[in-house]
Amino acid sequence: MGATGCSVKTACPYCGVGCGVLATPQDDGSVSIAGDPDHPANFGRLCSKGSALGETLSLDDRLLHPEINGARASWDDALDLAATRFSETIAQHGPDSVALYISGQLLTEDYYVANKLMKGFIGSGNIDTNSRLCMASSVAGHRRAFGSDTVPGVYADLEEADLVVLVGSNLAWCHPILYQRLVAARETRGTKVVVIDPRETASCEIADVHLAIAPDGDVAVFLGLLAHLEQSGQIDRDYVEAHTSGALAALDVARKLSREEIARAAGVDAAQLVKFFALWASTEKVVTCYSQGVNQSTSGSDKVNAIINCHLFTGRIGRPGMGPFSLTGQPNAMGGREVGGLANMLAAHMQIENPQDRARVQGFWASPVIADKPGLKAVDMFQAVADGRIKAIWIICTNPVVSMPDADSVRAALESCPFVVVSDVIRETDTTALAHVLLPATAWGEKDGTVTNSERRITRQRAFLPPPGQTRHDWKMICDVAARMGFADAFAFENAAAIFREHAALSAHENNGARDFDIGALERVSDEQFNALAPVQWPQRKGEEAPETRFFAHGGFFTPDRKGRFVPTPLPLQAARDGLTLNTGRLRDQWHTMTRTGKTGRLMAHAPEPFCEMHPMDAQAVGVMDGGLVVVASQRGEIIVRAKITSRQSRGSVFVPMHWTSRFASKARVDALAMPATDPVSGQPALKHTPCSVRAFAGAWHGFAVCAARPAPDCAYWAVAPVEGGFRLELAGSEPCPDWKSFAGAVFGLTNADEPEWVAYSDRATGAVRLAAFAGEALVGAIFVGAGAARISRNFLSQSLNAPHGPEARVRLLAGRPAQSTADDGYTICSCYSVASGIIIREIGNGADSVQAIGAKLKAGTNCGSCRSELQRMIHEHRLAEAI
Ligand SMILES: Nc1nc2c(c(=O)[nH]1)N[C@H]1C(S)=C(S)[C@@H](COP(=O)(O)OP(=O)(O)OC[C@H]3O[C@@H](n4cnc5c(=O)[nH]c(N)nc54)[C@H](O)[C@@H]3O)O[C@H]1N2
Ligand SMILES: Nc1nc2c(c(=O)[nH]1)N[C@H]1C(S)=C(S)[C@@H](COP(=O)(O)OP(=O)(O)OC[C@H]3O[C@@H](n4cnc5c(=O)[nH]c(N)nc54)[C@H](O)[C@@H]3O)O[C@H]1N2
Ligand code: SF4
Ligand SMILES: [Mo]
Repeated sequence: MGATGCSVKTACPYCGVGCGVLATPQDDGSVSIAGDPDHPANFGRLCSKGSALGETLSLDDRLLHPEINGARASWDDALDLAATRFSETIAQHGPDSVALYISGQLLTEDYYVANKLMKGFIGSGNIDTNSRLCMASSVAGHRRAFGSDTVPGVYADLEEADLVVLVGSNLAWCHPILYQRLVAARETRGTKVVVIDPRETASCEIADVHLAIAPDGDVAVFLGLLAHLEQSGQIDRDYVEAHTSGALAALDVARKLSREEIARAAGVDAAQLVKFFALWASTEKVVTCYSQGVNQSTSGSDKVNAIINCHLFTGRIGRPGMGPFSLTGQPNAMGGREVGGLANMLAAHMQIENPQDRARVQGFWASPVIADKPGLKAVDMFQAVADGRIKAIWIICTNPVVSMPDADSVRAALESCPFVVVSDVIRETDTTALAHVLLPATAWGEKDGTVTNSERRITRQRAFLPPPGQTRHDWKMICDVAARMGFADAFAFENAAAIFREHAALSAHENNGARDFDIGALERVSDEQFNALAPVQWPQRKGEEAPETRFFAHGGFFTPDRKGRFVPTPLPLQAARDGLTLNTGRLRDQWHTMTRTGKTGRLMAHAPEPFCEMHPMDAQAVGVMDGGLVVVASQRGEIIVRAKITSRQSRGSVFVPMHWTSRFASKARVDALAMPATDPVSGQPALKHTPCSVRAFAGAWHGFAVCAARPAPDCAYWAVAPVEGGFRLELAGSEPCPDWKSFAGAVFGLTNADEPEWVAYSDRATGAVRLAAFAGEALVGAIFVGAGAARISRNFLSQSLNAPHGPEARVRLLAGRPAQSTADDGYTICSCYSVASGIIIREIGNGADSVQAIGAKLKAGTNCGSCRSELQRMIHEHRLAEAI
């Protein structure tokens, strides 16, 4: 743990880039955060989320002690109950009647013991993870092609490539530091960039070509590319003959399709496709990066193999600047795969279907049993909870009531489940609300262990804060339950280092080069060496001094004949759709279900409300106005969000961020709409392609409020975001409100005992009402309602929460804006320096015509750089507007 003033080297807990962080606890209890200049993922840089980590460490919302049925309990009682109920359920109904649902945000050591308990001691495969929603199609694609779940390349490949293709990846927002490395390389070597995504994302700012394909048009694009590569003679015959099998069968599928058929299935015009094909064919150093636009699809595994086929065909794999590159999402998606955390894998990249692998793992663990078949994958697992086959489930470090498809059914399944244990760091989430037993986990900054990033680099996460309250490490509580279930010896780990040593030893056990994942060189690290462990890339085989960190340049695949396999990828059947397709994904400054990033007003200011982006013509067709509220509906459910009309969105599809939960909005959990359709090979749900419709929400009134305490609104639409000193919220009702004062009192969380001073203004003609409540000079809350949008400054009102309110300030407050200004500053673009869109637009209007010029004037974009692509876009849009 870090003494005050001493920096601790650790890893960022957000995305799979896996940046190194220097955390320095300060005298005043705060922690200063900086990028670790020595870390080979980020060399000192951090993005907006990483830079704001210090603001997410407060204990405000933390779960600090165990609970049973909502009442505080001792650790002994909670663990006894968990172990007893699991053991009894297994005794009565067999090992497959229980399940663990865990997370790519656990440390490798947490993950290792969870998998060991389920597969080796309970003897069931029923352990799956949110990586099923994230990486499963990549895992399946890798295993089909390589015989192992191997990412062949390294980050430096993006810098050494002459062409980088981003397929279904919004790198600028989701892997910002890797994006910045690419931008820097492009500035020096002129790297060409192609983005393949139905929407024009922030990553398109650096794209030479943007293929705005139809949803799921990817297989068509890469089939077309394979055919083009063959026709233009771009085959690496030596490589294909020596190191691969199955090329003909894959080519056969591609050859049968005409260019027109390809273009139609891809949803882009043939000329644009050919431009892309020619660029790819003529550039040897090409890296094809892919992420959720590829994985989260009913054709996800085929998309992955269609991409890999093109790289195998040209031998462009495992050499500097070349290869397919699966960008992992979570900080430890890779570590989870290494320990075999998915239901269809075994530890250390061994295969559950393989009897020798099973015997090897069982022997190594000296375990009484070993799961002999794959367990239920996430969607099937929650289905089994719903229909009563699974009777006890332990959810660790994930929020499935928000993040699983058909999320209302997941909620209902957990409501009906006889026994639910949840381990989390936050007290109130949509999932903790359904737990019989709640176990408080240590959070980032308190935890200790390792994570592996997208380029197979293992980095230590180190503690720099003491565990607060009664929190316990995830690995420790899993071992505690295992011990109580009768497996004390196999789970008697003293610390994370001891688990890591066992994990490393298993990776090398009877390996001899037969398996890709091998970190045997680390199996004997002492506790001190583990503490000091510098970031290290695998493989790290025993006795190898300088291991090669790329795979497959010279073949050596992990299939039985050591050859890489081409996989034929037929065009997916595309259902005819009259309506819209609901696409979902991420925002620059939010992390998943907002339990941590939602704590900081600075990050929330980039997008304080849930929204739906749609094309102007789609909006016009259903009478939706920009900035109005809309109902987005699917077969499964409905949400209410703000409409954002933009031609960056393709016709026929709409985009809603995945982040909002019941904590932050009345009705914006987008996965309540998502269908549970899955990829037949990987079991990964198609979270980006749900048929949906959109209609305007007919509100009787609309409003805005600020308040000091967490608000408790009761109306059809609300969305809340923290600001300094309290909260801001947008509101709308479907019914007229009979009594605004009691409504406002309820929003502000006032009780009968509170007697604030009220100041009111109302306008009969327009129906506008403005109310503010004060305790002395402090503002308790202010609300502005009316039939339409009020001309108020949201930023001014949010800042009012920190200001004293004498008589004059009260009048000004009810006016809703500062004396000199009429315009609102808009939403935050640069979250490091809190620079709002309105201010930037003004500066562009005054002649700032480059990102640098804006930076020089306003500082915006000069720190973490995450907003630079948005600044660039604003300059473009200004130029366009001027040209018209
Ligand atoms: N800011 C931020 N960063 C994150 C995260 C976060 O929550 N916030 N989460 C992390 C995690 S766990 C993950 S998995 C990654 C995800 O990183 P990304 O995959 O880059 O992010 P998404 O926004 O989910 O989706 C990427 C793109 O896929 C596109 N898409 C949709 N359908 C299709 C299709 O059929 N074909 C193609 N080619 N594209 C399509 C979407 O329009 C979207 O722009 O981000 C990681 N980084
Ligand atoms: N529609 C739609 N849905 C999606 C996606 C999408 O693109 N579109 N993406 C999918 C993907 S790729 C992913 S990865 C998932 C992510 O979805 P989730 O995993 O459900 O999202 P998180 O908010 O990251 O949930 C992590 C939970 O663990 C808690 N936590 C944080 N640290 C710790 C810890 O150290 N220990 C414990 N025990 N708990 C901790 C947090 O408070 C939070 O409640 O969402 C998936 N769902
Ligand atoms: S890119 Fe940002 S979120 Fe991802 S690891 Fe680095 S600092 Fe963290
Ligand atoms: Mo993910």
